Amino acid sequence: MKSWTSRPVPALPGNMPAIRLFDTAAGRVVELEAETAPSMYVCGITPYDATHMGHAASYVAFDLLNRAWRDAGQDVSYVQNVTDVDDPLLERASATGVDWQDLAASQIELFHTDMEALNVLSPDRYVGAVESIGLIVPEVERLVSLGLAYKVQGSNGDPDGDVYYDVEAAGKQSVSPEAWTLGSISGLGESDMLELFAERGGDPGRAGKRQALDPLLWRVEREGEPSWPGGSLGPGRPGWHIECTVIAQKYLPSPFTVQGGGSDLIFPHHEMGAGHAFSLAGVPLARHYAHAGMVGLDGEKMSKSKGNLVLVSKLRAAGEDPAAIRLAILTHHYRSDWSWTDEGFAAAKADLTAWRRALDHTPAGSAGPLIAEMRAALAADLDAPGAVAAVSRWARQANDGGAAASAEDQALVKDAVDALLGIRL
Ligand code: 5CA
Ligand code: ZN
Repeated sequence: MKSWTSRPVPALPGNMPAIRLFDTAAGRVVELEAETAPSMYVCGITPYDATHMGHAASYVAFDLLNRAWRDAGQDVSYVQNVTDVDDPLLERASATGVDWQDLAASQIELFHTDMEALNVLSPDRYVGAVESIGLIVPEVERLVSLGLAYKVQGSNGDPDGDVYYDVEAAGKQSVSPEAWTLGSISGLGESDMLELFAERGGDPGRAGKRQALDPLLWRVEREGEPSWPGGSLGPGRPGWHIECTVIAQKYLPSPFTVQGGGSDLIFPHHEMGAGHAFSLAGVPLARHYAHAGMVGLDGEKMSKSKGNLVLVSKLRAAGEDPAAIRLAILTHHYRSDWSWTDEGFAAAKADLTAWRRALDHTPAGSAGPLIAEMRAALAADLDAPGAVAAVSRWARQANDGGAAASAEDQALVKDAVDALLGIRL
């Protein structure tokens, strides 16, 4: 599927120090390998509603990593999926009387314009679930033939044949230290897993499953639902976790460097996806798993299902500067949970105005130290608030001094704020 277009990233003199990142599976900050070609998979949207600030914040978070790697001279491979068929999309389409494909296409389009406006670098490959079904089916068949997946008997109106992943069998597959067992990524205990599984698309009570936590791999055809040929599985559509695993394994090295998403994807999505990958390839899916905090409004998680949304497209339509939206996001550390507020947005707009004004008074020799400070902050687990504070200190000094700008430093500061923070002054 076509991705969005991104603006070129200015090259800066000097270099980014070694990048450290909090790895959810390791439970601590780790130093990323100095690879020439790091690779990243960031879970994409389910396109049934417009991009809200929570989505935006998660893509901006991993955009910081992408930019940090590029600044370090590394050649990044970046893949993102789009879950263009899944229950929430089909439910919203039928509730609103819209064709599900039209709904998905319109929301994907809107997401792309939002990402462009927010200056989020585009992935090298933007891959839909639907266009990947031909790749997913043989992998699910392989899990069945390995004895790590099974078909259930129908009941309660469910037809025979939905295919589930056997988490217990998969967890016993290998004794290598890299092997996946349930909990490897999330570190959660069973009762937390059960609660989150039910909350986030799982079906712990489905009759016929071997374990409550076994996730769906293939859902056989139901009347009124779209379906695709499934070989020996029969016509149907894929489960959610296997979609990301197969797309990542197809287009990125095994293991790739970082899998990213919001913290609501830690369990079951990234846990199960990692299990599927190990079962299929005998190596981990990713070397590191990184998660962005949840963004709320008035203390509640912002979610399409709750309807408490601050939409990027609405703010843009109201004439707000997307660079100010991005700056408002960057004043929060990507791992913290935070709430969008009008005051926070007003402060970001004021900061951006001050930064732009300061450019005309850029002191000679001020760019080098500022770039070093920004890099040090970003290399330390993507501390964007630290980098933002450094720019604000520089801006105060420049505005207080009020002298004419040094042209060389002015150009460098402009490039650095663009390249590292994605904000165009
Ligand atoms: N299509 C799947 C991933 S394969 C999905 O979760 N789609 S989504 O549209 O629901 O979410 C897209 C991304 O936004 C995910 O990384 C999710 O974790 C993140 N996200 C959703 N809500 C929030 C929120 N309130 N705060 C921060 N991030 C969020
Ligand atoms: Zn995903």
